Amino acid sequence: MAHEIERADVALVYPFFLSESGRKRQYLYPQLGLGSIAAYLKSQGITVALVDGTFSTRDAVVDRVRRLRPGVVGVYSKITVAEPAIDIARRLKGEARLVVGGPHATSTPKDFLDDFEVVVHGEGEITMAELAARMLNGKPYGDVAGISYRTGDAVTRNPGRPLVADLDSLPAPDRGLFENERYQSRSLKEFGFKSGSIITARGCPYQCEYCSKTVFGDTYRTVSADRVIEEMREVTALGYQEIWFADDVFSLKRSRTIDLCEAMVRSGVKIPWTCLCRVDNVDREMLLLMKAAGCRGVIFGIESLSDDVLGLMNKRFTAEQAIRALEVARSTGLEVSSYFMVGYLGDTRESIRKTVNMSSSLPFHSVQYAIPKPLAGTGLAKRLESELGIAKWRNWQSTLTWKSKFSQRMLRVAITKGDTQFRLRRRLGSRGRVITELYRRVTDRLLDLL
Ligand code: B12
Ligand code: SF4
Repeated sequence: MAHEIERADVALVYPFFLSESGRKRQYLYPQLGLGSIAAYLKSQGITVALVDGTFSTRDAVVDRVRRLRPGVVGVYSKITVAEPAIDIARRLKGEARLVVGGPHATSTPKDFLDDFEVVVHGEGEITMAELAARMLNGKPYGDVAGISYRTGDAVTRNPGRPLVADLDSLPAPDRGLFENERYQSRSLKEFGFKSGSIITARGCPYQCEYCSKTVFGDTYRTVSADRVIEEMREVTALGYQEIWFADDVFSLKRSRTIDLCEAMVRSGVKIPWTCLCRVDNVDREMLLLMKAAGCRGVIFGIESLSDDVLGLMNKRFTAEQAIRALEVARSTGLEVSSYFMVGYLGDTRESIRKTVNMSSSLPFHSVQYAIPKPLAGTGLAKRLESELGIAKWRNWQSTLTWKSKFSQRMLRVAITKGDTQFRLRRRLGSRGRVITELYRRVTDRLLDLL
């Protein structure tokens, strides 16, 4: 059980509810951004409770917050939890000062300022500590950097706060505030092992068109190797059996990847891990060292196997490079997985078919297909507006929120087709070639009809 306190100055809320989520199988991890803010607030002498909705309900979360009688409530937002974030704020209105942060509120602050008093932009630890201290002491906060707030009809956006230069100066996320046992038993049940997560870097200098980078921006900052190893030990001690390094691109800087992996080997810390890599910054030597340091598998965000679509996405690599990276990584014995999108703005029936058919026939350990989301502030959202003249998405929760030339049904079929072909190939191998081929042809035809 997470350590429960009776009263808190600040309650931090993660408004994600597994019971409301449409997806059957999904990885669940403690929200480390809130864990990090909690640790920082504590270091500043502020008492904090973390109210995680994941295994709970909206009513229970609101009740728990009320019982804590906090002066300030801080709520996380990303696109998929914007609606519950706002709903919780409406229910708590007048009972505490309401603050929201996270990637979605950072990109569309005005959408939150009817229900929240303040939006915290970007990296939240220091801003939230300053803001909460002012609010708890009844002092004005108009000069706090990195916030937006409403005065009457006007919205004031203060100058941004510089990013934290030395990530080691922040305490590690407070993992003791999460219900680790529930995360573990769920992960064990769904995936066969208890997977925990660590963030070892913030920011990414690439400019993929669909990616929302409003929180950490383009600069790449890393946590020291010693600190990563300390967190690996902590996660292991909490009972997790595997670690997912949830960095945007773990292998972004070769020299730091090598230093970190060498430090892991030296430390003797022994826990398998996985991470995200780009296909254009891995090589055999580095991957072998990663494997020696405990890496079980790498995940690429290849997204499309059509060079035209990769160009539109601004991925800055080709399908050929992606396939070569898959071969190199597999040759080291690592499991290689990848994410793909279907129905990107600029995708054609032909490019969707190509991505789905090729990806499901390549020797990946696993593949995941998704329909792109036009996240506010991204190049994709802007291109959508200029090409299709759509300024407002129908629904934050929905997956494909613009009237693309493909129906939702067609895209769902494309995803099922990829998943099924992949599974048929893995389960039946060459024995099932005829069945797989037959399935491919029938569903190719079906895609044309939908
Ligand atoms: C881990 C992760 C996941 C995990 C979730 C784990 C979890 N519980 O958080 C999984 C794999 C489940 C996941 C799924 C999805 N994710 Co995700 N995920 C991430 C990832 C890679 C890291 C999150 C993290 O821990 N960051 C590190 C911490 C330190 O940062 P942070 O969480 O942003 O918090 C900081 C600030 O935002 C701010 N802050 C946050 N909350 C609050 C609250 C207050 C009050 C304040 C003051 C400040 C504040 O301060 C924090 C500390 O500095 C981010 C990318 C990224 N680089 O952050 C994407 C990201 C958050 N995901 C994203 C998306 C789109 C998704 C999916 C919708 C993808 C999909 N197509 O299915 C799904 C949604 C599923 C769902 N259930 O809701 C987007 C969100 C964009 C947006 N504008 O909303 C991101 C930003 C990726 C991207 N670049 O596009 N994801
Ligand atoms: S998708 Fe990955 S590589 Fe591309 S900009 Fe986003 S974080 Fe960077």
